[in-house]
Amino acid sequence: GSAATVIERNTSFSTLNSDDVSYFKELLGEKSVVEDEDVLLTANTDWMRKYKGSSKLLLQPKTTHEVSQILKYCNSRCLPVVPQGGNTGLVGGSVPVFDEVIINMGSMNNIISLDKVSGILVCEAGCILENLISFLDNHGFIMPLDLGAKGSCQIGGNVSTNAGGLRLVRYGSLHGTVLGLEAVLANGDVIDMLGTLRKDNTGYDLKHLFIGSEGSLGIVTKVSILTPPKLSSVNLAFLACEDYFSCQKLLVEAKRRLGDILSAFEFLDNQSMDLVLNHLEGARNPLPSSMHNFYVLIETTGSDESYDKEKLEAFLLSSMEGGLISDGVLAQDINQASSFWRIREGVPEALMKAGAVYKYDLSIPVEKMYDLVVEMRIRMGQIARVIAYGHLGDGNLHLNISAPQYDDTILAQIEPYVYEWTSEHKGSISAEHGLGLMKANKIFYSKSPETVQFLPLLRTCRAREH
Ligand code: FAD
Ligand code: 2HG
Ligand code: ZN
Repeated sequence: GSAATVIERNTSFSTLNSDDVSYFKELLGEKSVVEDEDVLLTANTDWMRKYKGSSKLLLQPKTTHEVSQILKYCNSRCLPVVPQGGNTGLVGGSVPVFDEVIINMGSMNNIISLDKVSGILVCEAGCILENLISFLDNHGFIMPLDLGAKGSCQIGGNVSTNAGGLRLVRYGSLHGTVLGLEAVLANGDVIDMLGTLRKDNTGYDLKHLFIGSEGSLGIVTKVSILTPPKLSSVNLAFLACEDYFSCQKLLVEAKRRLGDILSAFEFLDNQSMDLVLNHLEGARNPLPSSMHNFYVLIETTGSDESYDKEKLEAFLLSSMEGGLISDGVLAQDINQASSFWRIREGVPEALMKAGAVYKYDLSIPVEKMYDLVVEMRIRMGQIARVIAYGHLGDGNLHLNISAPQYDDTILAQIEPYVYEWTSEHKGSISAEHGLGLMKANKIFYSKSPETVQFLPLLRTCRAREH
C-alpha cells in the first residue's frame, strides 16, 4: 500500500563485518559508533513511519576530517551509506533502503562565525534550524527559511533537500541565500566551496549542484548562509475566503499592495482545518463563528509598526469590501500569532494522527492548482479524504490523501494520475520535499531524459582543456 520505488539491493555492495566496526571505533571513538537496537530502530524509520531500513550501524562524525575518512573507507570497501540529518524528510530519503551505514550529522553542530555587518552565518551542517534561529535572534538576525520541522531538521538537511518553507515568498530559495558549502565526496575528497561572498563569478558555481541533491553527490559538512536582519514589526492575519478564485485574487492583490512587507502567504482548505481541529490537541479555529471553505495566513514583516499595520489594515479592509475575504482576525500578540501558525504548521502532524497518508508536494501554476484537488475528491469518492494546503504564494500545493490504512486500491486511484496531471500542467512532482525513495523513478514526469542524463554525461566527458 505504500508508494515506494521498488529497487533491488546492488549486488556489488559488500556487507558490514566486525573489522569495519573496529575501524570506525578506532577512527571515531566508541561513543560515536552506535549499534544500539533502539537507536537504530529510530534511525532506520522515517518521520511518517512509512519507510524502514535495516541498518546495523550508525556513525556520528564530529569533524569534516572524520566524514572524509568514513567515506574513503566505505568507498574502498564498497559499503553503502546514507547521510542523515534530523530525519524529518517526507520522501523516504533519510533512512536506509537496505543495510546502508547511517552517517548521522547531528554531532557536527557548531556555529563557526556570524558577520554582524553582512549577516553571513557560517556553521556546521548538523546545526538544528531552531537553534540557528535562536542564536541569530540574539544578534538581531533571522534565518531566511522557516518550517514546521525546525525543532529537529538540520541546516545540512535543509540544504540537501533545498527546503522551501514559510518564508520563501519573501527571501527566496536556498539557491539565493546559501553563499557557500563544504562537502565531502563519496571517495573522501573534501570540496571547499565555503565562500562568504554575495558575488563571485569565477567559473562554475558548484555549490548549486549540492543544493537539493539529497545526498546523492556527497555529504554537506558546512554551510555559509546570508541571514536577513530581524525587523521589529511582524503582523499576522488569519483570513477566510469562500472560493479558491478569491484566494488567488487575494494573492495577486497582496503581492501588489503589501509588496515590500509581505513575508508569508499560506493557505489551507476546510478539510485541512477540520483535520487539525479534530486531531491536534488544543487547536482552536481562530474564526470560530462558522466553517469557511478556505483559510489564508498573511504575514507582514517590516520596520515601522504603525506604517505596516496601517498598510495591512487598509489592504484587509478593501479585500473585505471587494468580497475576497469573508472574515478575518489579526493576531494581537506573539502567543496568538503562534496559535495561528500552529493551525497551518500542524497539518502534517494532524495527518499522521488521522491514519495512513499519501503525500504529494506539487508545483502547479496557481490558477490551475485547486482543479486537481477537486478532481481528486471525485476520484477518491468515499474511500479517502483529500486534504489540500500549502505555500500558495510560491505555487506549491501540498496534496495529501488521508485514509484509515494503506491500501493498494487507494494508491491505484492516486498514481500515476497525480503525476500525469502535474506533468500535463507543466508542474513539478516535487516542489520542495525532493524525490527520495518515493519518487526516485518518477523524475521523468518533471525532467526530460536529456536533463536526467546530463550529469552522468558530464562525469564521463573529458573537460575541454585550456
Ligand atoms: P533528513 O530528513 O535527515 O534528510 C533529508 C535528505 O537529505 C536525505 O536524502 C538525506 O540523505 C539528505 N541529507 C541530510 N543531511 C545531509 C547532509 N548533511 N549532507 C548530504 N545529504 C544530507 N520541507 C520543506 O521544504 N518545507 C516545509 O515547509 C517543510 N515542512 C515540514 C514540516 C514537517 C512537520 C516535517 C516533518 C517535514 C517538513 N519538511 C518541509 C520536509 C523536510 O524536507 C525538511 O524538514 C528538511 O529540509 C529535512 O531536513 P533534515 O535535517 O531532517 O534531513
Ligand atoms: C508543510 O509545508 C510541509 O507543512 C509538509 O512541507 C507538507 O505534509 C505535507 O504534505
Ligand atoms: Zn511545505
